[in-house]
Amino acid sequence: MAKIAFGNEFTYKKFVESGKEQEFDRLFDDAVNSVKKEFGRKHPMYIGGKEVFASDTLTERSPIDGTVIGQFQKGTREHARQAIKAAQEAFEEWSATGYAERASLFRKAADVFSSHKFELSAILSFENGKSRYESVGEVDEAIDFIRYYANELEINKGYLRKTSLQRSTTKVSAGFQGAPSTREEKVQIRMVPYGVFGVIAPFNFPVSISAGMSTGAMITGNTVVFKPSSSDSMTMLVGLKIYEYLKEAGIPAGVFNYVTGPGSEVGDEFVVNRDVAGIVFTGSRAVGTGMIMKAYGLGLQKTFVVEMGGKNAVIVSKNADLDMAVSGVASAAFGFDGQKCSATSRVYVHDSIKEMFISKLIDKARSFRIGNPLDKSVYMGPLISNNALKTYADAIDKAKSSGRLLYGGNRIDTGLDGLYVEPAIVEVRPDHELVRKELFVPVLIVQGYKDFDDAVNLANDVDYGLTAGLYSKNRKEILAFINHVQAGTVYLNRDTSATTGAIVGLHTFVGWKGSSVGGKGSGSKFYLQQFMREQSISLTK
Ligand code: UN1
Repeated sequence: MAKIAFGNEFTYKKFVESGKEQEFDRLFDDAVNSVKKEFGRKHPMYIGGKEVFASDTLTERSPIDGTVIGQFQKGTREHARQAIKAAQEAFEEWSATGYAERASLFRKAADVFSSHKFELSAILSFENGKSRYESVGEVDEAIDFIRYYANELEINKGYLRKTSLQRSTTKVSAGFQGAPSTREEKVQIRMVPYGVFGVIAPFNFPVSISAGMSTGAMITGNTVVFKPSSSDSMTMLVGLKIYEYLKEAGIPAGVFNYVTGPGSEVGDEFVVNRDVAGIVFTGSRAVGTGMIMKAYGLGLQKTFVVEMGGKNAVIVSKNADLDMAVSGVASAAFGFDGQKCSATSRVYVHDSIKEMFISKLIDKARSFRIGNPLDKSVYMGPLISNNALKTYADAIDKAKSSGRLLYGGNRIDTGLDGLYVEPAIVEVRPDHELVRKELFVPVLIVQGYKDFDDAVNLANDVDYGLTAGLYSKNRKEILAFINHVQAGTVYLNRDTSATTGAIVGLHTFVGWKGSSVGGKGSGSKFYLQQFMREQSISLTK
């Protein structure tokens, strides 16, 4: 089979570079107007290809202004069980489908996503409050994940290897390790899917991470029960679109089931149900480790592919390009209101430039427009939920009482019925609780340092290890950083963002330490292997 080269979608970049920025905006604005017309409808779940309704519904509202997006089903444990059964029934045929056919179905799926990209991006902005740039970038990321994984499956020929041992002229009377045989032994080593995967998606990347995790599971031959984020922070309409697009691409009924409902019912059923072979999850460390402990505590052997957040640090050395560092840190800490696992939450700045850095950072933070993210010029939209607002307010209180609030900290009245806050910059002691806890809101901790090695130690002194950044032109510091930093996704002198914005196929997005369990990243060479188990089949002729 001819190798198809992988290329990133890069929608915004392509429009702008071909002088069509206005066209980009028009397509997004038109999509905003057209998707609005669909809001308020009642949507079913899809189990085994059939519409299923629960006795209760969940009303999803936009965090921007409370607009009702739709009524979705409040699925229960029983619905999760039905979906697991449907996925189990679909498994045999789907897992027996050749890898090339699976890859080609997913390539089609990527094309379907691509043809609806502005519509999907517009819904995404309404659902979680992202700016148009973040939303289109995320939809691109989803398309990239699907195409990249299809490519990997083909490049690796479905991960099948054949080996053999030639016959020997020597015959032994009893076998032992390494014993020669007069017969030829042929061996096939294959990667076999596990069965049914529960996919539990986060609100912050409900298109790309959902599509990436689901594709990872399905393209390798597993079947899926997919639960979009359905409580507190809801993103069920993009979840439904993913279902519809996969169906349009020809993914057979039962291979991908869409079940909405609270994690305590639907997600928990994935954990306790024997017929769920694996769970792929992106979310908080508490939920991720909680699921693993519960499953193993019950004696259930499940595979977990999890990404569990971060407390990402950046070091700004005295040898940094200061303006680049300011801009990279501000984008990474405050883009999408810091609601990314990859967001910068701590920055260690050399004492000699600390005051200058803080003053420039405050200027940059002040320049970010806060408000309706559908407005082209807005950089920071609303927080996703009341819980997020509470986390923000608590962090600000703690910084005020046992540290210093350097900038921000207030809720903003935008005239919209949503939760809008200022970006906040705080300074606290290295042993302060805010230094270790993932917050997922736009609160950035700044601390000074004298010695570079101390800064690296401080950066590492948390349970997480997802992303990290360094701004320095000094070779020694760069080497010390890359040799000692405990993080999976590391950026040096990145102007667009200090720690966010990993690109499929270019970086790997991977957590170390408490940020993951497998140590393998998404959008990279080793992702798909996590959804299969090896089997060696030996045949002596
Ligand atoms: C996340 O927030 O869970 O690198 C993932 C990034 C994105 C992925 C973030 N590509 O910021």
